Amino acid sequence: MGGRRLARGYGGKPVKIGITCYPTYGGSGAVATELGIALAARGHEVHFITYQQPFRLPAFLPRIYFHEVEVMRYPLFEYPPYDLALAVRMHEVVLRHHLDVLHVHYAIPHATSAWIAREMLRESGSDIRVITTLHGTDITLVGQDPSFYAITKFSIERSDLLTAVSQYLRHETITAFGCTGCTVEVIPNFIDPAVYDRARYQTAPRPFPGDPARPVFIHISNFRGVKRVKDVVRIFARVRQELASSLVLVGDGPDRDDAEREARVLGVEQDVSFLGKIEAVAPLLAAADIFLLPSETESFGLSALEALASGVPVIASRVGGLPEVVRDGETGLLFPVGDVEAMAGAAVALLRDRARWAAMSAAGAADARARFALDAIVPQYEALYARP
Ligand code: GMT
Repeated sequence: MGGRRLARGYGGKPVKIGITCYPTYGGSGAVATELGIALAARGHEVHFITYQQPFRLPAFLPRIYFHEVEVMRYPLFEYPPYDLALAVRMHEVVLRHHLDVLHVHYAIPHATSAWIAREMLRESGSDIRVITTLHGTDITLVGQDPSFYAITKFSIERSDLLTAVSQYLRHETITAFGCTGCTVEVIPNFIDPAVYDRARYQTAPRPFPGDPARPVFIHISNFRGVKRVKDVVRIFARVRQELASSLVLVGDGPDRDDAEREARVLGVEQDVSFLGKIEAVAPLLAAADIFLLPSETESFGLSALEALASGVPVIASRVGGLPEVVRDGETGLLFPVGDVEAMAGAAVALLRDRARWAAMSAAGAADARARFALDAIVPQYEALYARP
């Protein structure tokens, strides 16, 4: 993450913030970590309370601390109670470091653990404000499962403040959970324009093997079912029938084997590279031509935003919050879920019309900077922390 700009500074009183997120590969962990880094750069003190060092967090940065949550293993525990260990660690860190706010990302179980920690603090005469940022499947999928619904509703309603990363997710939250007595504020995800900058990497060696004249398709995800990674391969295989090109897939997850098999079945494996988990994706995006995100559902699509900021037109499903991120026809092209033919046809047409591709690339980079720049979004979180 080199080249991160130093913060403009924060006018108000610095805040001590505890951040809990899923630290492994995934959009909510990426957003939470980038937010923590940006907040620390603006003078706040940030304490990550997670089971592992967040994947986007460099080894050391001033005013950033990492508190590992350790869960005791015991033969009786078929399911070690991580939620409780997290609550205990939150309680301890709040007391020891005099935190002002616990900001949890992804409702389950983080908002529940924060509620428990706050109840424990109140017993001993202390208190803490709990802010929950909803990211996606915590509301649209997992949280609505009967085994989690009641606790998800309870935990989000007990949060002092709630944010969602898109208007779509806000609407889904209210529709699915009612959200009695609470308001859900929309604070979209953000990019650092200095990092996701196509021009910055143009003199760097090309990160992909093969013929540099060939267009490169890229997909980045955690390879879960909702991402429809097999569709990514199918779209590419269809494009390959008309256009010499390559496909690069970044990330890992449950559907990777299926996607690799699909590439072999469709006879395109020689043009498809599975790179696995890569922390710094900006140099890869800067060398790509089209980003594919044919998801089943997507509350925001952070990877699509990072692609747009890097001047990569996005071809994606018209679902969830994606239309709030990708301007259909201007910065990318949106299609019904599963419409592999239409997505492939649009990709071929766009790559054959280089003037249109260049206009879309420039429009994406400009729009990402105009609407989702770190300097505009992070103060919205600061305003929440400063609220009485
Ligand atoms: O909800 C998930 O599947 C996981 C979550 C994550 O941790 O990666 O992704 C969600 O949060 C991201 C960051 O806000 C959004 O960009 C993704 O669109 C969203 N995923 C889904 O809605 C499927």
